[in-house]
Amino acid sequence: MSQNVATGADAVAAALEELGVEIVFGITGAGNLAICDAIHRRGATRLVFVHHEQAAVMAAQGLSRTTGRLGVALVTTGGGSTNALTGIVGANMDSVPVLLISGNENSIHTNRDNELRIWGVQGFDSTAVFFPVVKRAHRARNADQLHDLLVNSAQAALEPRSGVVAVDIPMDLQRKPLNGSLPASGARVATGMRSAVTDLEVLDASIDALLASLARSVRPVLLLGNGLRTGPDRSTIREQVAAIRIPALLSWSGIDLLDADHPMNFGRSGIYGDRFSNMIVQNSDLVVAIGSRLAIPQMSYDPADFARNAQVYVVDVDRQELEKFVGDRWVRVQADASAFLDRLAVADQPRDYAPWIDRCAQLRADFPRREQTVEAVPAADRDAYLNSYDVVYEISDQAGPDDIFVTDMGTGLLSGFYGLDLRHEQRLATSLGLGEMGYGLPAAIGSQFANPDSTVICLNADGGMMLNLQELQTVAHHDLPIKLVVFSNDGYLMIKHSQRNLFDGRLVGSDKDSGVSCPDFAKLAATFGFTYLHLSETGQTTSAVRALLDTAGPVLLEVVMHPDQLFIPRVGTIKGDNGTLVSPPLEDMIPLISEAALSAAMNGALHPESTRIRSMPSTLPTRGEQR
Ligand SMILES: Cc1ncc(C[n+]2csc(CCOP(=O)(O)OP(=O)(O)O)c2C)c(N)n1
Ligand SMILES: [Mg+2]
Repeated sequence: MSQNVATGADAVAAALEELGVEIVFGITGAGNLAICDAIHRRGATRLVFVHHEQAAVMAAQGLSRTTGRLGVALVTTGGGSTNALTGIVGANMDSVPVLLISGNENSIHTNRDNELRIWGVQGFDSTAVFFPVVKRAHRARNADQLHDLLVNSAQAALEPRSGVVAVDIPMDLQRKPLNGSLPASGARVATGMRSAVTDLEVLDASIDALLASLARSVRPVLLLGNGLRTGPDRSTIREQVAAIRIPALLSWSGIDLLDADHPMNFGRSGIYGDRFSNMIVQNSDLVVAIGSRLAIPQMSYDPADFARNAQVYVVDVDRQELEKFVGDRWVRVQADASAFLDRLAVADQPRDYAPWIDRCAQLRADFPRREQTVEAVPAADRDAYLNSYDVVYEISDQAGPDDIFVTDMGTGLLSGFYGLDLRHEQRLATSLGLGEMGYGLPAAIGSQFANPDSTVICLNADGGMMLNLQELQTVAHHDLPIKLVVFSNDGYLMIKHSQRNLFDGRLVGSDKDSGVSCPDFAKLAATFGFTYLHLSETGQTTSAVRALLDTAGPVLLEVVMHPDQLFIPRVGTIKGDNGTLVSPPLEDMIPLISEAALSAAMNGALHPESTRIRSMPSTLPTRGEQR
């Protein structure tokens, strides 16, 4: 094809340049070849090819989550577009700004423009499929508008509440000569995340109201979430929170906002959070949640029980999120999280909470994070089997100050988000809303491309590795120095636990004997050119982690752990006598501590359910009990 005349595809490539997009992740196909060719010809944007479209979107997410910039994925028509779905649903749920560009059949041949089930080759109405699960989904109609459509779509993806914008571009428009010339490449459009313009009157009034609530409060806590990432960098947030001098808890998606040793960092509350943090939030009389949607893993299933004696301010830029919270004790503030924190940091605090801060520090000292996981492995097995939490603690202790952690689901997620103490520039991220197995490896790839000088450590597990296993070749192709940890536990440990707890221990599709097996990871490592390291002995953890971090190039460390290890502490669902499920309150985590200790931690305000579950015969492990 002659390239003297600029086409729609050139307009797409030019828009990406203008947006400062440096890397596009994708896979070629007839439906996007013209765009690939234009990007390649112009040479300003790097095309990184992966082996599954869902991985392309996950890699784009990895780039975005670790840089705050727009992630871009390019897929073709048909299966290329359907495969992208998992990636975009997850990105949108977690407010990750992603631009998905899909090619399609010629306009007339797709079932957006005709009534046929299928006419053209592979094409379908992807816009209709994506529409309900993204922020915006556009179908291009006019080659001359492509440039503006892409620039505007990128802006929309980045604007609060950030998310996914999908742009579908039929082949005929990609090849069509433009009527005019390409827009002269002007000043670059900013592609970082940005704060929302907040109604200043609302902001001032809500800060005044909060200050009045703070004047009455004796046990306030902040709960900080992902929404704060649109604002200033983390060092500013850290200074602001230090100035506010109220104990702060971090949501899972805001987990690295404060350093581990920040004076106001009091851990992570939630179903799989810190025992002491849950006690802190459940003791508090005023919670100020800023930029957190207060997801169920954060609050547990009963919103009435979350901080049950507190007034709860919820500061969110998304009005619909606020509408979840019904009732007098919720104060809904529609505002940009950073703007709110900014104002709060400069306001005169009505009182000093030193006694409460001391009490929080005491709870943390009484229930230290690392001591809570000892019983994850039965006492009799502790010498013979590794505990994944101990491996994570070791990784945490040895990691560098700007290392990036990406996890998959299962053990990688639960041990990683519990056990990593994060500091300095370190990041920890995964797909929290969708929770899809297979996210870890491609997201680590995107993170490594975006941060070539950082060490990227991917915490994965044997089951999750099998989804997107093909991306090992992307790592090999680019010789990415990713440090991949695979926790081996004979299949799906999380599922085994659910089946033991809820289905009388009948295992179906969760381990080798029940229908699921995993491959030989040493052979796999060899096939894909990874250095293979093996850890199965408790005494070898320090040296194995050292080797993982010191070995150049791609490394796969297989950690053979206890195949029935518990994920504790956690807020468990307990099966009652008549089969009904009982959820203990957030502060009462498995393994249960004694009623006296819990009562002391709660200042005598024991939840009636805590007394009840202690009298129930259940399969629930209590502290010190063997399973
Ligand atoms: C795409 C997808 N399919 C199924 C599930 C359901 N699921 C959640 S955890 C899990 C098992 C995970 O096994 P593995 O990755 O080995 O982690 P483990 O729990 O064994 O540590 C499954 C099947 C899921 N989260 N995502
Ligand atoms: Mg497993």
